[in-house]
Amino acid sequence: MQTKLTNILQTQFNKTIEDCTNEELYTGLLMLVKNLSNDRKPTSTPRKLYYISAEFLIGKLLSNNLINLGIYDEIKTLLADNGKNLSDIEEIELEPSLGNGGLGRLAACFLDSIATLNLSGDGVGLNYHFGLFKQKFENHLQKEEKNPWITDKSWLNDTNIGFDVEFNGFTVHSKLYDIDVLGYQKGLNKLHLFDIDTIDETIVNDGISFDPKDIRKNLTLFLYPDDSTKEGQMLRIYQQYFMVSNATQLILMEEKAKGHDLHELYKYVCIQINDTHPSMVIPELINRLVLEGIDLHEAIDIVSKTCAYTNHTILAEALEKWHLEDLKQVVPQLIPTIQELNAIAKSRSDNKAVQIIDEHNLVHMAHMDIHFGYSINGVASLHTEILKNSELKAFYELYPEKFNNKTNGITFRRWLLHCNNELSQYITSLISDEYKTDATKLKDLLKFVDDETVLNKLLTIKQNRKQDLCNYLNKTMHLTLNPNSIFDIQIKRLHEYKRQQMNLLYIIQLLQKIRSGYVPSTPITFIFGAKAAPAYIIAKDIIHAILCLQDIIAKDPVASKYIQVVMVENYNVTNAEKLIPACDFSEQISLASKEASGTGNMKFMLNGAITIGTEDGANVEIHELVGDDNIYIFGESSDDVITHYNNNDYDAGKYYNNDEIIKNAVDFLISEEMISIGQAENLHRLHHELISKDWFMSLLDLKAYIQTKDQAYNDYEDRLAWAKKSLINIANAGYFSSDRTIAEYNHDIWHLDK
Ligand code: GPK
Repeated sequence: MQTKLTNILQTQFNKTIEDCTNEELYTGLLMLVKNLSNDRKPTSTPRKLYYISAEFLIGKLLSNNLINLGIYDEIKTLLADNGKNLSDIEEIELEPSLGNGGLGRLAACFLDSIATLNLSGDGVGLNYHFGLFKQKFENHLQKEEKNPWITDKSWLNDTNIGFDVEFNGFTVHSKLYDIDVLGYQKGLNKLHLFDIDTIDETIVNDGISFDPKDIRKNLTLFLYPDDSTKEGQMLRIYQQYFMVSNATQLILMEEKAKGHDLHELYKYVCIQINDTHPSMVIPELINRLVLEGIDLHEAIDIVSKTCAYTNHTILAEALEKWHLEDLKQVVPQLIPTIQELNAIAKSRSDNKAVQIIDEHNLVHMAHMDIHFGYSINGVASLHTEILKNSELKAFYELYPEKFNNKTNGITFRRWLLHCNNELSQYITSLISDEYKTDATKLKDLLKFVDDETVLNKLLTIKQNRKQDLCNYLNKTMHLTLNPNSIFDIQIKRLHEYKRQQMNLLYIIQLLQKIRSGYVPSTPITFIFGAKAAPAYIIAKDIIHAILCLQDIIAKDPVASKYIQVVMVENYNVTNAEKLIPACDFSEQISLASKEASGTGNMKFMLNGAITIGTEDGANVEIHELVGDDNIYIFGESSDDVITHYNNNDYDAGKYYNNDEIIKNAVDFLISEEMISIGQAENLHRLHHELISKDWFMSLLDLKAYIQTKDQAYNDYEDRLAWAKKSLINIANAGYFSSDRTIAEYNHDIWHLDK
């Protein structure tokens, strides 16, 4: 490797490693990785998967590619020998934030595992010029800024491939960029990102606002964080059609090149529809098969055997329904096909709950996927049960054989080997490195549960990561944290159902307790990281309240000795990689039934954090694996919550009025102290929301949450007992490897290797 790298640097810059700047070294390493991928054998299986997704939250790629090529340690040492630091070089790379959160990050983990299992499967998505907005805090408020990531030295490879995509009245010509996806030790696939070259980055005004009407200039300008306006919604339809039309044309081009008979497309191709964003691939593929001379009904049958759909939420806002009229305005060519699909669906069932086009002329994209796909899966066992028994009950009755569960997973290459190299090496020293390719082997760690040397070493490693995080936050955000405090972390998108506001209320009541004389045994640092959708008012109010509280506590001479609140700016994959390994307490406190799975919960567990959570999403499975003693579970069950919704009997005001602690905590939001620092309007709005609507029931579980957390902090004092819980969590995390998830997708749905 040394010769290869030095040769590249010599030809490019006429310099040695020692003389190069970090920018030059980054360029050199990028070229080295690209050369090595060219030498790798691409995957080849009898069938090929196309994973279509509006989001691929891939994060920085340099280190992960080095790991997957097996040269990470070598390069790190080589650089160090020449006075260079790989992590400084990593900082040169800009993060491609091509996703909002879990769904996008899952797609990225999946690509890693598909390649690692040596399965032929490419990702297909869009080459957004600006990723999810960059978050800034100003006056305790979130500000959004554009988030560029494309430079001339990037992982994108220009392919010279492009297709015509027809919209109502005009055609655009696409341009395909590919990113190599390297599996661990073997496997090479592609992530295909489509773009057009008429995009005009200069039309962005301040922040992230722009004129959404000129489609040619803005089609792939932004990852849409939100579509609160009509024009925003229309642009989303344009983006989605652009994505699936390109995907369809790419698939047909590749299939024809392989000489496959399109009548048997389903024998060679499988399309995974990641949430409803790519659902228009169904009518688009039907149309294009018809253009190839295939009869409409045969085309529908072929597509039905080719497409599979993953559902990621039961929240109505994410189950897309487009107005037929709006679709007609953008892609009139799909309308007759959608109407035909609607007619077929009607002929299969007259139940209104399963129709594609409803009485308001709304097209239910998920319904189309379920009728005309051969598989529908949820992303954790509880979530799939809820789909079958309530949300999609009528569909389950119609097509029981199509429903299946695929509990989410995470790639251990990024979320252990890379982000916590010391822990990973220590595990290797204890149980060999077999767990890197067979994560279930982590169970072997259980033989050390009572080994004090091992437990102490785990505590030391955790302390090292906490110190690393302190240094990182100090350097990048000028924050000073106490490395000897408990690190209690909630990082995820800001949403009321995830209940950051409940965590906030816990901290407020603790502050109030400290002010009346209580002294915690160990100081606690409450860390948040979250972006709120720019148009989601209450979510932004919650951020505002957290930032105000951060200030108030920091200025309180007594309370600041025991507690600190830190809201990390611009939470993204890059800083998740620093936060997760440093965590003692993983906050997974969504309202039961609402978090489909969660994947952060898995990353924390793998790095030895203990979960405090509700019986929701994959928390249920974590609980089953580690047992009652190694997780803190609280709150009402998903059945109870669903019953509250059905009976419409949850009354936040009752909880507020009947409990002093709850009332005092909630009222603190509009106290003199808060208002003098923050914005009265925002704080009053949040206060009012909590006591009058509280749609996601944060007051319902608050008392149980307080009790459980107090117990957990108490348990933390026994360091060895705590380390044991930590070890048990790590040992049982193997199930959550995305290699396992992908093996299941392949076994049950894709059958790529027949
Ligand atoms: C679900 F519907 C959606 C969505 O639009 N975006 C998104 O990130 C998440 N999700 C779920 O909220 C998580 O519970 C889940 O783990 C993740 O998707 C991956 O399945």
